[in-house]
Amino acid sequence: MANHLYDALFGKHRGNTAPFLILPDGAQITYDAFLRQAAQFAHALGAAGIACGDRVAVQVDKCPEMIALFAACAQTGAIFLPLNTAYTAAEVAYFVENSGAKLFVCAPGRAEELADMATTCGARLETLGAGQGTFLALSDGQPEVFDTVARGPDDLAGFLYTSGTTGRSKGAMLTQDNLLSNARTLVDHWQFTDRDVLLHALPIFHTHGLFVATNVILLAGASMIFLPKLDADQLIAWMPKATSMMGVPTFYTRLLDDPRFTGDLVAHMRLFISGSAPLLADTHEKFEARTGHRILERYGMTETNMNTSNPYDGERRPGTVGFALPGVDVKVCDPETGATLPRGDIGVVEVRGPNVFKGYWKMPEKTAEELREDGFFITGDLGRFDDDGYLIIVGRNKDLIISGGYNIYPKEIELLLDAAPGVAESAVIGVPHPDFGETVLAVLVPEPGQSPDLDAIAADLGSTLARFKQPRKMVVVGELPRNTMGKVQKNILRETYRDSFS
Ligand code: MLC
Ligand code: AMP
Repeated sequence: MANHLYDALFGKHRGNTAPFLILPDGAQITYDAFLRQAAQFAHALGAAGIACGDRVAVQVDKCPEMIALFAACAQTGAIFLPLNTAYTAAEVAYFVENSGAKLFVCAPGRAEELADMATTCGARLETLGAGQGTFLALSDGQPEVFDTVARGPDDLAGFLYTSGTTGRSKGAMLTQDNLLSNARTLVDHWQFTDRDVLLHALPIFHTHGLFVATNVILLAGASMIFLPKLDADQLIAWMPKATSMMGVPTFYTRLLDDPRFTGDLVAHMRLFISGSAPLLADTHEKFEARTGHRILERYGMTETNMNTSNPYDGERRPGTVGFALPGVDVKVCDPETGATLPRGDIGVVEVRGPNVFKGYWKMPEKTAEELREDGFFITGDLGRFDDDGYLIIVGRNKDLIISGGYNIYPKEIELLLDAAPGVAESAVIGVPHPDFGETVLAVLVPEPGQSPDLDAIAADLGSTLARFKQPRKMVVVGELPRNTMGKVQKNILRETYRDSFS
């Protein structure tokens, strides 16, 4: 039966003996072997009581099996909901509960810690890792073919949770066509073919590593060198076998910090792509000076997949994210009225196209606030077009920190800090960081006569918040700067503490 996403990304590769994944030990997984396992996983989903439309929450370390589970969800019509492996049990509980996931698949090493949470949320618990886990055991001996469930372009394929300014995460509902249309555009725009070998060291629980990198490779029938995480030694060792790489800016700054990363090492490479956070023009220029390659920067987000890209052929302009991708409308608007601004003016970036999500799960009011009736999504990013129409992201209209490509919403941390013993109030800001681009700094105001125990507060946050969200520094002040309306002036704090990590 026809299944819009599965057929295009996966089904067509049946019998294809070309490598899909190249593992760190050099072993290869062919497309055909991968699909046989994915079909077994589709049967295992049925055996676990999962039907079309059910949510499957997955917090699994990066491994081929996790992509096979994504394929199995597409084939059965289940909704794939990947979760950052850094999330604590408290954070995961919210996602499982909010999504109503019927199945929660976690890493074998965390089953004991997460079992009660799954039971409380009414989700069945299975485990999965490279070559291990109860879900793998459930799939063992299942048929290697599966009758694909019919699904159309508008059917939901994935949920990705994105934090919000109120501190509550929202489940972005992505359809089969949101994912497929964008992957098609990117393959075409970035000229991926089955001869490409992508160096893949990104996590696969976010848009970048999964819906951009992996889907592009699947659609093109190309291969990926599938590395567990960013490790400069591994990147440098595998670079000679690759044609292309996608990374967040930290990938590029770390490579540039390594004297083994030379022009000779990458002379054969076809393409370097950066996104998820601003790539400093300085990094772009240093990279070109070292290698002769101009990094192609593009701009996207969880709710929209990719919106703009610098050109493949033509000038890749540092400090810009290029032009709207084919089929995507991008405009810069007045934040108050929504009116389109004249070229050159700074305003909120709005985007529309087949890539834009269907709304936030069970949050119609949030959806209505951000997704206009005419289909434009209000990104919350501030931008302007330059004289030649290149889009420049100049800042954010939303209170958001991006650290090493991970989004962190200050509100979530402030709520915890405000409730800490001895703390009257807090403000959490992003400050420049040489490795992560930005990092988290917390400014605390004590209750009168109190001096908060910063070590105890840090320890408490450690048990609740993923490590990447935890403040790298906390400072205590007498009061927070406020404007005449009483609003905390975070711009002043950002200025005061901007050199904290330089
Ligand atoms: C890890 N740590 C971080 C961090 N990543 N802290 C802040 N920000 C981060 N991004 C912490 C760890 O908990 C640890 O803390 C210490 O830093 C070192 O950990 P590590 O595991 O060695 O870090 P490393 O593997 O080097 O990871 C850094 C990174 C990684 C930047 C390579 O975070 C990464 O791969 N980021 C990519 C994120 C991504 O894919 N974003 C796309 C979102 S989609 P300690 O104290 O215990 O040592 C999107 C849309 C779009 O944005 O447009 O693409
Ligand atoms: P996420 O919600 O994790 O998908 O993050 C999306 C956000 O990342 C966007 O709203 C932007 O603020 C930011 N972003 C993505 N790509 C770029 C880029 N190339 N330059 C600047 N910011 C970016």
